[in-house]
Amino acid sequence: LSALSQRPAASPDLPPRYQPLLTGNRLALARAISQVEDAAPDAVAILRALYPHSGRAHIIGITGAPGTGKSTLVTALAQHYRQAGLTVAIVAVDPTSPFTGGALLGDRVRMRTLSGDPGVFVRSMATRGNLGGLSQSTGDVVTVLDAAGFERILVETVGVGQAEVEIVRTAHTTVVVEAPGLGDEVQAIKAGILEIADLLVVNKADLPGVERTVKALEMMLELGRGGPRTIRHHGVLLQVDAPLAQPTVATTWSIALLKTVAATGEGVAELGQQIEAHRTWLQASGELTQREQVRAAQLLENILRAELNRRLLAQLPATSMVELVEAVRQRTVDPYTAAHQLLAAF
Ligand SMILES: Nc1nc2c(ncn2[C@@H]2O[C@H](COP(=O)(O)OP(=O)(O)OP(=O)(O)O)[C@@H](O)[C@H]2O)c(=O)[nH]1
Ligand SMILES: [Mg+2]
Repeated sequence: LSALSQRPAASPDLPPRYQPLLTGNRLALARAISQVEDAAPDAVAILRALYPHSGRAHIIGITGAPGTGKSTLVTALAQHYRQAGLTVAIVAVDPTSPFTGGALLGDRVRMRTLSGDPGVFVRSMATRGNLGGLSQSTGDVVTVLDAAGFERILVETVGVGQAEVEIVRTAHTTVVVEAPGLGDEVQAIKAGILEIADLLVVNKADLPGVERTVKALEMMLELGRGGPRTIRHHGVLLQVDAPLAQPTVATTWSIALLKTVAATGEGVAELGQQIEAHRTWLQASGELTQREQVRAAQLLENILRAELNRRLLAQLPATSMVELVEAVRQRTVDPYTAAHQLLAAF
């Protein structure tokens, strides 16, 4: 496997029990991911040791409304990559149906080709509500898989809510999956998919109504063209508000619209090609560097915020905290004044 040769042989700072993940041991990898996902005691040591080995994978976000066929598409795409000799990790975030019990098991032919293949690793995450946030732990899990040498990482998320947008910002290429029917064209506009989509896929192209959906999306793309794409980042460490320069071939990316039948694999090779084209464009245009800057700033800010918060709360005098909470409840003090009183000691 090409990924195996890419893997670092050892990482001195990685706790010994996780070392085998660097040489393809799946149990060690699964354990490391569990630690990271649960923010367990070994998580920081693992991420510290592995971060320098990450940064080689191409990370692909696959998002869209429930039931549009994302898992089926991810499975087909993984198979496509395997045929091309690339290793693949799949992360399904908050799957509404268990990934391995749903589409994957339902499709026995594909399943046979993926299961038992050391070049494929599948992981489901049900993390919503965890401390540290969905996007944080997903990003950390992706870092572990990246360091473990997987060349393509597919992250499936449901919907296009704020949490998904956060995850998508950590991806290199974002694929938004639509399907015919359900008035999804209106839904798509509402959710502002143009902001996050690099590629738009109309899956279930074998179903009636597909042309109507394609037309609606084409119209939306036409309307959306011309405006510069901006990477938004509202943190304090990095103010990235740099619209891509003049609309030349090299500096802009036109969102591609594709049709697929994930169930049969139709159109999946073309999707794979478009993802590679986007990857090439990212590198050539300098956009990759820009996106990675945003990602680095986000990582750092999240860690800082959590750590500062922890330190601050640990140092606050417990009694005055309790008293102030009570005072705020009784409305004898407003929460702003209370917070300032507590912070006055620092
Ligand atoms: N007709 C048709 N059905 C499809 C196609 N792709 C997927 N399906 C079916 O659509 C249903 C949902 O597929 P999934 O892949 O689980 O969809 P999903 O978007 O991952 O669903 P959630 O993760 O629950 O949001 C399954 O019954 C699939 O077999 C397709 O191209 N054509
Ligand atoms: Mg799914």
